[in-house]
Amino acid sequence: MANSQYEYVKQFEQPDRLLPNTWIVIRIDGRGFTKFASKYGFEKPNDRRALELMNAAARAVMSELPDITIAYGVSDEYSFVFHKSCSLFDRRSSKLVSTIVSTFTAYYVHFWPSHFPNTPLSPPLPSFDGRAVCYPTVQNLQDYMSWRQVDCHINNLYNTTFWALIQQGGMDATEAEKKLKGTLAADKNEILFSQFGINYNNEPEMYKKGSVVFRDYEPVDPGTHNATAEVDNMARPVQQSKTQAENDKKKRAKAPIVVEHISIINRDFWDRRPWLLSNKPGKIPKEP
Ligand SMILES: Nc1nc2c(ncn2[C@@H]2O[C@H](COP(=O)(O)OP(=O)(O)O)[C@@H](O)[C@H]2O)c(=O)[nH]1
Ligand SMILES: [Mg+2]
Repeated sequence: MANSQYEYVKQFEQPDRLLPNTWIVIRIDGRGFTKFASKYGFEKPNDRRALELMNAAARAVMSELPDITIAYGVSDEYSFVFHKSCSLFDRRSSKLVSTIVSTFTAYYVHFWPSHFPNTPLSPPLPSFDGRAVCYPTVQNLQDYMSWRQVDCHINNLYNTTFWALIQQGGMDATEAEKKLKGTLAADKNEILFSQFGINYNNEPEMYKKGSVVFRDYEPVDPGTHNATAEVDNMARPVQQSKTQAENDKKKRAKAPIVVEHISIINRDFWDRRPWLLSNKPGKIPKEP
């Protein structure tokens, strides 16, 4: 490339690399979704169509980016986890975040009509912000995921009770807020059950647990591996031959990407799916 008097401007580009050998979590969040939800008449407290649209966009992101090992979504947010051995884009924060945000947003808009067939989008269009955080150990990563899922539970129990008091109990927002102030989980369960005949346990799993997206291989017996220790002890990405890398890529592309509403706080979830931590593709499940 020829030098020009303008070339010095390149020196203004500053490095924004994420720490090597760490799990990268990119969390995106809908911008101004309180307003957006009311504009499109999202049901309160949970709109199944809106949540399934988020899940469809997240699945599409995962199928385009095989370095993502797992994703977790609740409300207007989604967390995408890049495996610690990923060297994608040399781990540049702005590149990773912008790729996830733009791919997710594009699919959100693309899939909108199939989830809201009678309500075309109009400006202001949906948009998302995003941030990147590095987690050094498997425990840190699992605690991050647990934090989001516990948040989902706390918010959903609150919102379910809050909206029952309003929609079925005839209260206004101020009265409902006052009624719930200082209450514990048990109190909210009791209000739901005694006043409205709602057993919180019977609420849809997607609302209670959020959505977990991952590649599905055949589950293994817990205790047959120690993926956590192996991956925590890894000092640098495993050097793979070209053929090996291509084989893994093919297997990943073949694996179905599933959306489930289950506990990721429970260790069993990770123990039965060692590929989530090891990044080694498992066995492709047989056709049912
Ligand atoms: N009615 C409804 N609103 C939702 C649903 N999912 C997300 N939202 C809205 O999205 C907001 C997400 O919170 P937050 O990101 O803090 O608010 P934001 O800054 O307005 O995007 C919630 O407060 C809700 O108003 C849903 O399923 N139904
Ligand atoms: Mg938001």
